Amino acid sequence: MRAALLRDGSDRLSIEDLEHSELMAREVLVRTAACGLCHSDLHVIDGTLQRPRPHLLGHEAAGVVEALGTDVTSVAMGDHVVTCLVQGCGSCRRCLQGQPTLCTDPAATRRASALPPRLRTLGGEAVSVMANVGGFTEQMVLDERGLVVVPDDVPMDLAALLGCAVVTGVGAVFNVGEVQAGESVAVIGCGGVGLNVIQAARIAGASPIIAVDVSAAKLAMALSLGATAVVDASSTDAVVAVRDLTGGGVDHAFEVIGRPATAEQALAMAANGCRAYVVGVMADDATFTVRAEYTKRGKSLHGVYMGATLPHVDIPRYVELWRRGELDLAAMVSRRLALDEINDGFRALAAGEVNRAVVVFT
Ligand code: PAD
Ligand code: ZN
Repeated sequence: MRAALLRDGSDRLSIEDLEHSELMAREVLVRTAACGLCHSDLHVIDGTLQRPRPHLLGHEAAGVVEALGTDVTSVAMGDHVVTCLVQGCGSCRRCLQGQPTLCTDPAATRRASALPPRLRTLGGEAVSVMANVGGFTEQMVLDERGLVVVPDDVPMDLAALLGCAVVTGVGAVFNVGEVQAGESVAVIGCGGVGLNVIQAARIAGASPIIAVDVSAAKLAMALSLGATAVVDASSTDAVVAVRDLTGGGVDHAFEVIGRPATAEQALAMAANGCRAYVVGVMADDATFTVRAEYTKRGKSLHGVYMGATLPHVDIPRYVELWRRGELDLAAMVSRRLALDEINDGFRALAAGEVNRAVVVFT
């Protein structure tokens, strides 16, 4: 089974053969159809996020169920499935409160270290997998709790996006921001995730929706997906521009890049009594400054992990929004790649050339 592996000392993925160990009782073998390239994968490649290597990236995948462990009941052979980054244990306090993104035992759906690793190279090295998914390979093994069945008519390259970019971006607006019609929104960073924040803000009826990016192409795409105004942060002070456009700040300011400086901008753009959200991922020890003045002004800062999604509830809703033409998934895919073109896909993502690039398996 071919896979793109990240090895020690390299920032390029190498195409190698891997083998799975036998399925455990609740595991499912999925034939991968498509897997999107996300900036979180790039964070692992560039070392912002540290993961044991050799590492199999890819956490935004869709495929077809090909084999079932003995105790699997929630999916059937031939089902089309989307992978979930969120795989709560189902029994900790957070999971029972309906917040699996905050599960305190996320290892419950992973193989314990004493068990045979899920994946090995042909030379016998254990391979770790991104976010318990590992989608840049022809076949994936996942716990059944990490799969959501989708209707067969959703094209697989679009379905893959539901696994990360869509649940993260749309969930930030619906589940965390609870954005209401007529409220103002700013989105800093209009890539794969940020464009979904913009789409969700449009669906929620927000106005204005101000898109901030340094790329003219991204700003044009933001306008076509629902932004009502744009700010080019390469030539303008984005905070001043957003505050001017809104008479003092927005109701909701989303940071969707993963940089301390833009997180500070989001807080500065929020109006008095309003909220900034950090959706972008930074290194765990990164720091940024919160001006004490903001506490007097009643501003708040919200961390958003995976759009606080309940994948089995949200993904079917997002499929329905897509079916009604409200959520545009096709426009999100700017490039389709074969597995052995993956390094060029990551180059294009780092250069800001794509909304999403997706590896498509034949
Ligand atoms: P992307 O590379 O597709 O988009 C980033 C965008 O930011 C691009 O359009 C850039 O042009 C733009 N940009 C860069 N610098 C600036 C700047 N100074 N001012 C304004 N715009 C700028 O990335 P993505 O959408 O795949 O991911 C975005 C972040 O979200 C990234 O940090 C990723 O790790 C994170 C993420 N978080 C979660 C989560 O659960 N919190 C899930 C998925 C992705
Ligand atoms: Zn992602």
